[in-house]
This record gives sequence, C-alpha cells and structure tokens, in this order.
Amino acid sequence: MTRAVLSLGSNLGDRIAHLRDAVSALRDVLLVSSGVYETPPWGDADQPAYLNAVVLVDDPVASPPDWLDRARRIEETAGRVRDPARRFGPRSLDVDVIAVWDPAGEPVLSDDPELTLPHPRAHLRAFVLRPWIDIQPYGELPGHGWLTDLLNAEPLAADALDLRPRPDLPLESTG
Ligand code: PH2
Ligand code: MG
Ligand code: MG
Repeated sequence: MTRAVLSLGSNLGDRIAHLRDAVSALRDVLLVSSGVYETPPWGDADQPAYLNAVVLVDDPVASPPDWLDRARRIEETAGRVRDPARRFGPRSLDVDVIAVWDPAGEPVLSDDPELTLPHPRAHLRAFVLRPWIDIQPYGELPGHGWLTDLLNAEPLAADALDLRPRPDLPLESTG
C-alpha cells in the first residue's frame, strides 16, 4: 500500500473540467481533494493563469512508479501535448507526484530523475503547498518540514498572497 499526494494543474482549455476529469479518473483511490485555487504562472510568466488543486490518494498495491504511470495516463486523456522547449509552459493538464509514503507511513525518498521524491520543486511552489494544507493542515513535505512553516516563510509567503481561492469551482460534485 502506498499513499501519495498529487498536484493537479491546468491553464489551457476548460481548466476546471480537466481537473474534475482527473479527480474522476482517481475516484477508486481518492481519499480527499483540496479546494481549487487560481494561481499566477510560476517559472514562465508568459502564459495564462492556472487552476491548481491537490489530492491525497491511497492504493493497496501501487508502487511509486505506478503513480507516475497513472498520472501520465490521466494527462494523456486530457490531450496533454508536451513541448520539450517549454518545460514550464502551458498545459491542458499536469498531474505531478509530489510525495509518496510506504505502508509503514515512511516517506519514500528517491533521486531517480524519472521520479524524484519528494518532487524537487514542491518546496518552492505555493500553488502546491497551499492546497495541500487544505487537506493536511499538519502535513510535512518530506525533507523540508511542516507545510505551514514553508508557506509562512519567504519567498512562498509573498507568492501565497497571489493565490485566489475559487470556492465557486468545487472539484467534486456535491449533488
Ligand atoms: N506548472 C508548471 C509551471 N508553472 N504555475 C502555476 N501557477 N501552476 C502550475 O501548476 C504550474 C505553473 C509546470 O509544471
Ligand atoms: Mg508540474
Ligand atoms: Mg508534470
């Protein structure tokens, strides 16, 4: 059994539909999903604003690479086209594996370039940590400390001011 935190992002097409389709594709393993945030583009300013969210998932058999495969399949279903020249460029749907825990609840650490765990830039991204706090207020980013400490310190504290909660766009339908 592994538990994982996945980050969802979209800034092309019907952004909320892409995020909802991803959540729906994860229905069988979904424990909880965050609120949705409208976020300024990070890393490459010349692109539209994103919608971002985070989900906590759990699977009795999935290994860390299984989460990556699953994330990629969900991106492909959303029509994701990879532009090797724009690593941080616009995308219909991005599903990133942020952190994974083993059956004993220990964080999985990996420096494999295919799947580095935890995600090598998660500690720099308010658009990942802020939604994550929604669902795990006492959460820790393995190797970096409490989410709340990371988000309250610069440079993330300044970035967090620019995230706009979108309670009008719930990820899961309540009907
Ligand atoms: N993803 C990127 C690059 N920049 N900016 C925001 N706000 N949200 C993202 O999900 C994002 C980004 C590449 O993965
Ligand atoms: Mg990403
Ligand atoms: Mg990605």
